[in-house]
Amino acid sequence: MTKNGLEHAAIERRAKVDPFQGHDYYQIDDLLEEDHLLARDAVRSWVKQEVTPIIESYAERAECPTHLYKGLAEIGAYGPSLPLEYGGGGMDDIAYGIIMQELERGDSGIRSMASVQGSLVMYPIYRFGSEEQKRKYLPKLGSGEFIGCFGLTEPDHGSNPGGMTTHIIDDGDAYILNGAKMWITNSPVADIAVVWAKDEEGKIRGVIVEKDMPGFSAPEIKGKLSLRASITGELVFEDVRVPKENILPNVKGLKGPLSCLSKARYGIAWGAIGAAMDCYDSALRYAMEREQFGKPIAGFQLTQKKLAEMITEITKAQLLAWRLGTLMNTGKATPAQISMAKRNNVDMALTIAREARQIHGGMGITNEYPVMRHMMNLETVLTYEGTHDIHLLITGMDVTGLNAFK
Ligand code: TGC
Ligand code: FAD
Repeated sequence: MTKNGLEHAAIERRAKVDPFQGHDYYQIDDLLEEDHLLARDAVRSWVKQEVTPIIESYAERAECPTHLYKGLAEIGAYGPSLPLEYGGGGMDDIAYGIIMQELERGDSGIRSMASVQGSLVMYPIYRFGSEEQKRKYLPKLGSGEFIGCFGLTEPDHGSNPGGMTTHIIDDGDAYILNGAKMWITNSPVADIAVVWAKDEEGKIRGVIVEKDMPGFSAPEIKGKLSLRASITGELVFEDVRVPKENILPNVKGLKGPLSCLSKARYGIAWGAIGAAMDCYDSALRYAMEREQFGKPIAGFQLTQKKLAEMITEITKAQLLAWRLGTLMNTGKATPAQISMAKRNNVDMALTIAREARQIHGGMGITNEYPVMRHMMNLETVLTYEGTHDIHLLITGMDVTGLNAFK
């Protein structure tokens, strides 16, 4: 057999291997429980069937596939680690993470939908809500009958949510809510919004605003070149009367919204791995098939360097996410540890998307391959839930004890 023949035989052998097996380079599956593997496989096959065939065309049209919302509920994507009796999945945080990974393998916008619903809407109601609020909203959110959104960011207060100006004033049996929120995932289609606003003492409180409350509107933000298959909007409050029973009674201060973000950022640390895996798969397949100079481009050292670095970085990110998951499960994870994993893994995924795009050559900029869509999505993921630099400064503060924000 010639040198070329040997290379082709190697390619055929590789092509027979399930490409997903290649992701488990360090046998991390051995660290997972049966439930985690079952959840992962179920979500993976749902994504393959329901998301992958349609996502490019929805992204191209900048349309949100809202018909998937119910299906996401059926596969248990909303609040997987919240208790069953409140509409959650009754699983642990590793199961939650691995579900986010598989959703983001499909598209970051689909994972976003589940992150917001589970970690930013159901979780604050579960953790800080009254028993009546839990019974009223959580089962409907868990089943996808209600869609929720989370309003923290304002037009003039993004990285510094503590500076928010949205506020509530006591008015007998209700609070009067005024202000505006910006960049809110799902707001135009949401039935309820968990909104963070300052009370008359300047303390940040959470209120549940329902879509038909007079004075409340949620216009869509158009023109996004990233996360195009996810719907994003504003929240505008003009003298909205929010009944007092809609305030979250069990938290005051910025730690309320920030603890929800801890949960969602953790999910993103796993989710980004899914986007990276999809880019790596596509690049590996393309490199095996595409021939230049008489042989597959996978045979060139520079392509191998890219592929080898990709699987190395994916493996490191998997280990980071898994270990963080065990700390989450035992209640030991710190916000700074979560920041490190979110920042590292999203950056890793974005770097892999860019390298994968190069391996695809000109084809990489088309929507025949998922890489450019992931790359554009990951620009948002790098920014939301705390920007890349904000997470760096959180780590910096943790290791030095000096606060760069004040
Ligand atoms: P600081 O004084 O440091 O903290 C205020 C209080 O909060 C506590 N805390 C946390 N608690 C729980 N979890 C965390 N991660 C926490 N981080 C801080 C802290 O202990 C303190 O408690 P207490 O009892 O002493 O009052 O606050 P600061 O004003 O200096 O701000 C710190 C900073 C910059 C790190 C924070 O504001 C921040 O994280 N900024 C980034 C903003 C952000 O992440 N926004 C995300 C908006 S939501 C979103 O993007 C959803 S995208 C959804 C999708 O589609 O997936
Ligand atoms: P800014 O805070 O203005 O930051 C601009 C730049 O300045 C960044 O590079 C930042 O790192 C840097 N910077 C800021 N402060 C410092 C500092 N102290 N030191 C060094 N550099 C600094 N928010 C919600 O509440 N709910 C949602 O559902 C939601 N969904 C989103 C969906 C999308 C598609 C997008 C794009 C955003 C979403 N966000 C949401 C908002 C998101 O969390 C914010 O965009 C993010 O927190 C950054 O805020 P900003 O855009 O105002 O940027």
